[in-house]
Amino acid sequence: MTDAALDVQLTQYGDVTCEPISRVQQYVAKMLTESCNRIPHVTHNDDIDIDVLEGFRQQYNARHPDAKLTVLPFLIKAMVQVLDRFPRFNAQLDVEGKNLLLKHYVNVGVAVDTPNGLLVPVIKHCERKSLLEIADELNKVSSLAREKGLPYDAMQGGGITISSLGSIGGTSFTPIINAPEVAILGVTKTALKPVLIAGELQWKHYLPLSLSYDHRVINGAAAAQFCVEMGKVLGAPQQLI
Ligand code: CAO
Repeated sequence: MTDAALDVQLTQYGDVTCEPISRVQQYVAKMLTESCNRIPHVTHNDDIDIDVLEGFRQQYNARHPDAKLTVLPFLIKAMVQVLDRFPRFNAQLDVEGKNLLLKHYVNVGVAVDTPNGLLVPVIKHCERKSLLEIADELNKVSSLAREKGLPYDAMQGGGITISSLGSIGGTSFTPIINAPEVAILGVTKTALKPVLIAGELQWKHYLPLSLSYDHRVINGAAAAQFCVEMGKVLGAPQQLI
């Protein structure tokens, strides 16, 4: 702590500690601020029924304890299919903002919480990888991010990002788009909710999605359809594995 770094206005009210911000976090802060300032963000919230997926996943994990699949690789695999129908979510504007560059490959960034702050490794070519390969890569890259950090290259080339807070909690949030991408899918904790089916009350697992999108490129109807489509694809998880 240096005296110069301490705000005298604060210290007059009591003790204050000065904590340096890591270079990685300073860079992340700059990117987030630019993205917030430059992109007209809108966040669409939806809860999707993942009852079948939860049953399937729990059965799979019971039979393959070494694999221990979370919801995340299923989301990435489902996204590959949904992006095929909604290509504008896997695109970026050119420098002058006059053309939209549509990507014919699916590179998904995944926000990872590490002791050094937020890192976003990119799982490249998800369209060519199986769900189990994606799960394996996700485990390796998130462990590496937490233990040693990541090379710059490992965080480049993303087409869309997923930020999952599902293991922690929450019902929705507003993820900030990882520019120059045009969409980011936030995920919070799966919740059991009662639904009335044929006059009978049933409890189902719902996954909350918070999809932030660049309103210069994507309109609200497309965002709502994107989430509905994610629900449909995840409703048949056996075809993703
Ligand atoms: N609902 C309920 N439980 C969930 C869940 C959800 N949506 N998503 C994951 N879980 C559970 C998992 O099933 C797992 O349960 P068990 O311990 O019983 O097996 C547990 O939570 C831990 O999951 P995980 O975090 O290890 O794995 P993941 O694949 O879900 O996520 C990763 C991996 C790297 C994305 C995550 O660890 C992480 O770092 N998340 C934080 C990302 C973040 O900070 N985003 C905010 C960015 S903006 O500041």
